[in-house]
Amino acid sequence: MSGPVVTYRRDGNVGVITANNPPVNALGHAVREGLLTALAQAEADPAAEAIVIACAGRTFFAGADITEFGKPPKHPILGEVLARLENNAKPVIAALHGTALGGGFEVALACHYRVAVDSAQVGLPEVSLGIIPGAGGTQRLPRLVGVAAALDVIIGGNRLTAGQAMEMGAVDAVVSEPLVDAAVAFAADLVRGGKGPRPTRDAAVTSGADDIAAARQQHARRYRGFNAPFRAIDAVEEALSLPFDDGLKHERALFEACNATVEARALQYAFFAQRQAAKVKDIPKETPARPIEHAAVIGGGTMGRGIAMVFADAGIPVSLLEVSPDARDAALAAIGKTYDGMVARNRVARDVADARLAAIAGATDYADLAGADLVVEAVFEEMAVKKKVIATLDSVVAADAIVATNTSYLDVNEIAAASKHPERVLGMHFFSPANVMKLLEVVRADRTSNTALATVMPLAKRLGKIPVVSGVCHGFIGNRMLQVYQREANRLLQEGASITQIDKAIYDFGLPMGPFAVRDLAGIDVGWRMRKAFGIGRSQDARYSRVADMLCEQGQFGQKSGIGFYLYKDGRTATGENPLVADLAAAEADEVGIAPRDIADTEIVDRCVYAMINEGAHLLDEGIAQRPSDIDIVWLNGYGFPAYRGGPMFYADTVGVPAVLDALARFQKAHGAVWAAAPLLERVAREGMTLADLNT
Ligand code: 3H9
Repeated sequence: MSGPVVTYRRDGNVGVITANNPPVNALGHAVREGLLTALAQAEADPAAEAIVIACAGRTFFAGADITEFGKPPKHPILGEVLARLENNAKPVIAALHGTALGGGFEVALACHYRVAVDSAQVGLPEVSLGIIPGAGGTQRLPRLVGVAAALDVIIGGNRLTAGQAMEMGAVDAVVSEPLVDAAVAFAADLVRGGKGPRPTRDAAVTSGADDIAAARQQHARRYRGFNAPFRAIDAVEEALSLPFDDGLKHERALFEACNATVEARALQYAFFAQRQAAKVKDIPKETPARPIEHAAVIGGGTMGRGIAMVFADAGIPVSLLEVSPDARDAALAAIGKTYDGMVARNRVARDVADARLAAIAGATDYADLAGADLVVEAVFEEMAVKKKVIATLDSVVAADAIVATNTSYLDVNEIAAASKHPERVLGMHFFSPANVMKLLEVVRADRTSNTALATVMPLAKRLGKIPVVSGVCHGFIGNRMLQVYQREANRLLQEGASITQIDKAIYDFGLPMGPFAVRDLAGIDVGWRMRKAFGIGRSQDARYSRVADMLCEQGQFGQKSGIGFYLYKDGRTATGENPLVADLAAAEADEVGIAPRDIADTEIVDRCVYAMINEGAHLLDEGIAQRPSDIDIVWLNGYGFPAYRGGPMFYADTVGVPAVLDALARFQKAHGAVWAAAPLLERVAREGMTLADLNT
């Protein structure tokens, strides 16, 4: 980068400090130093009667530089810069655009006045990084907007629009572009009106003890297992009782303590891992993407409907093809109902929902898809059906249109081979409900072109999804690991643990539900049908558990049939175990010659999680996953792996790969060859590396 990161100039009687640190003006050391130098210039400039702080590029400061968090702090720390701003003898005005987040919003809060363009957003997302605002956010925001609203921003992670921020009192004016001119005019007006500095620290926090208690209670469930959100509440509570400077000191101490936790390392790792996952290692950066202006979805079942909504929600018109007018109308009606539900829950405004629904055109004729730039098939999960659809598209859409299959398990190479243009075919494996779940596995078949991938990866971001590339294998990254996790849960059941014990151990480890409760929720029959179709059973695994299959044979599919592994009332509340499960498991144990025993919760967790880690390492060995962190992104965003543990591969590093290998060896001795360690784990241990070392 050329030129200084912070500059000073004067416009009339207003000094203007501009930071320029692409891409997001993170407040790294050079910026903090530059701000102090520029402030000194502004203070010393006799013609400057007020000071504007602005940023060049796409955004006001988007926060502290997260890459610095693992390193010792370097002075000046942000708090020192902000004290100099707040205590300035000249009025200081922040000019906000883009996303003023974290330390960026804290800069603004330490200024005496704030103006913002309409499109600007502000927020304090620190808890999502395992830390708390560390430069006064917990002390200044409650002083400006009150405790309840401040807690919403700090704990709820809500970003405020400029208008909302103004309504709350965090922004003084919403101004028109050009922003800096408007900020200078605002500053000149202040001077003309004889208005001087207005330090936020001088405002009183009036009340809020009830809001503090309510926040602790309200967030207990959402943040089960997390530390930072509760330390942030502690810090806000101190704003009520402590003098400002003491409050700041306590906040800084809490910030540092939080930043030293595994939770902080895990969440900050995941921040960069998510961005890394969007990059395909061997595709040149300059590979052009194909423009996508119109999409089509084939199949109006649950997945197809959700996928059509994903495009509509992102403002991309989409055609939804069904086999008959009745099926088409039923799909559109179901989508309409989903939008109605979202309106009722205040998730979306009525007019926005209507516009989204209008962006989905029902169709019954392939010819209606002719103009689609991208087609996603979401038809029945059967190879012959999928191949027919893919082959039909050859004569329907342009030769360079992208064709995606939403298969969860089928061989994408075989599906692609049904097309005359296999290079344009890839997998887009959405997770259910497709319009809600963030994860998108992008399945790269052997002949998928660079253009197809270079189109779909950025498209995924436009769709609000988190894309991860997977090679072709049964189940891709996520479901292949899920299978070994479920295998271990089944084996533990055979060996004498109850489903209640297994589910609780996994829940206590941090997943939102245990493996059996999840299967009841999703429908046990889904896996049953898949296993039948693929002929999966005792022939591959002498200890294959037939318990789920036997439940399905009796029509016990889980929540939807009121009985599965558990019994349910009202369709979703479990009232206890289905007694049949323990009986079937005991009979099966007998059959395979296993004597029941007491099993510790730690063994349950280790076996379920280490099985996943080992499978993840196999996926890396086979080149199915690009990097360990991609696997973590899949598990964090598709399967509810606890974010404060960073994902299974990050977790392996926190346990230590040699310790994981020791456990694998023990399990192999006790339970057989499925526990043979992946060569990659052995190499990592032998070479004294961590799995994280493989990410770069
Ligand atoms: C904090 O402020 C603590 C304070 O209380 C102070 C305590 C003392 N640092 O996301 P994008 C990189 S905590 C370093 O693709 P977008 C990112 O890795 C911080 N790097 O763009 C990527 O790099 P690459 C609170 C950062 O337009 C590139 O910039 N703030 C940072 O989709 C582009 O990012 C936050 O948590 C950073 N802070 O979204 C905000 N931010 O090109 C974090 C980004 O090599 N940032 N990078 O892959 C964001 O939420 C989004 O980046 C943002 C832009 C919305 C700003």
